[in-house]
Amino acid sequence: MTSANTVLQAIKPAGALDVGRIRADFPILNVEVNGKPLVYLDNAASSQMPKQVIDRLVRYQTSEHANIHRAVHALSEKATAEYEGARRKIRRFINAKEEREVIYTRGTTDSVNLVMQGYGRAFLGAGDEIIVSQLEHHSNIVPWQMLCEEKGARLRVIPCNDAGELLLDDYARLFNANTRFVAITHVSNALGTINPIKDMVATAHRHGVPVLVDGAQAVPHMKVDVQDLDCDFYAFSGHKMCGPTGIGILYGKAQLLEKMKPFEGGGDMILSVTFEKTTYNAIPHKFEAGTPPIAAAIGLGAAVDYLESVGLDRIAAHEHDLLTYATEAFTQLKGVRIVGTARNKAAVVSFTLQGVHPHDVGTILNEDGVAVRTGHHCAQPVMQRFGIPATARASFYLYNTFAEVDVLIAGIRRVQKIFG
Ligand code: C6P
Repeated sequence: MTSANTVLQAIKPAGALDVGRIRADFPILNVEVNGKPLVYLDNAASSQMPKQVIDRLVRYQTSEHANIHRAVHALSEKATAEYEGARRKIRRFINAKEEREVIYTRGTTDSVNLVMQGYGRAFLGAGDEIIVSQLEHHSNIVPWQMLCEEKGARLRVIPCNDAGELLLDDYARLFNANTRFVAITHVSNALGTINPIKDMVATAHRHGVPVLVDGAQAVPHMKVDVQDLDCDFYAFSGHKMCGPTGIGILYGKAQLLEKMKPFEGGGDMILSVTFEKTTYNAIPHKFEAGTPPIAAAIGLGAAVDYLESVGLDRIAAHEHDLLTYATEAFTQLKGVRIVGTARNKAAVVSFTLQGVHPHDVGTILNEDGVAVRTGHHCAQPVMQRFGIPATARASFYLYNTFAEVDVLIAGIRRVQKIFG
């Protein structure tokens, strides 16, 4: 193990990530669990925040907090400027054409529900078809099922092969005169498969069908350019990209957002209200009713600054090295099955151990200070496809090291020893 580690370190190109320096930015990595240094490998569920983001939240709460868009006093103007400033950073980060195409939400789940409510309920009807994939997180299945139930529409599902790659010929064949919407994930949280989203969007557009992309597992780890993808909607969460919980983004093309009805009514989303009639605010405010999570939005802006300062390309390269190293180490273990072996794969290793329930794997690894997620990963159809109830999942991020992979592998050997 150490020799592979040494080789990988030795061949690192100049400009590679200085993981030691990065780790110093994340105070939580100094925490001990069960008397052992924390090995945090549950980044697909939620990543940790660097002190640059934590400090930004503290500064906001300590000296800048007020409600936004509502008053002319200094603090309100400051908070408004910072909130809108963060939106500008996020626009640039995903290369949206305009700031008004960037809507703050509570997270990916909220973003998908907004599109279902605002677009789906307005433009889909009985007999219409919505294409999703077998790799979706429940967040990108259940809202569409709710819509189908309400409208008499129907879900069509893109199958995947044994590696967890979507079958693109089958996808192309799913389109017919009734197809009205496509909702697909960019990266599978359960398997790590990176889908060829740009091509899949182009296929849908050839049929005149709009596409929502669930980018929860993509935006934190790779450069995403929504104009290049040409997707109609793109959803992601702050807490998986070094930002706070309670904040996420829905990107939408302006001409679609303008046609959509607001999802929630209340303050800030209106231009005028009388008992006879309400006129709605312009986008994006039309979709941001009530006092938003101001601190979290500003924190997300700081997370974007942080990721850009490190460099998405360098993060992706480091994660790729970790995945290669971990996959090689896993294949040396007997009785281990890696679930999800796509050629184009994010730094996620989902696995099962012969004769051991994944929850037992997670519990024993926790004794060693190792945090992995176990269960169905809110992707039960993926588990059904592979004929298993659950997996254990290690998911890596910019601050993880090769030595941490070694601790994980040693932990798995210990599990195997305990279970004979
Ligand atoms: N996946 C995981 O452990 P929220 O909870 O709204 O921030 O994100 C939901 C979501 C949507 N799509 C994908 C692809 C996701 O991975 C997630 C969140 C976490 O895999 C928690 S279930």
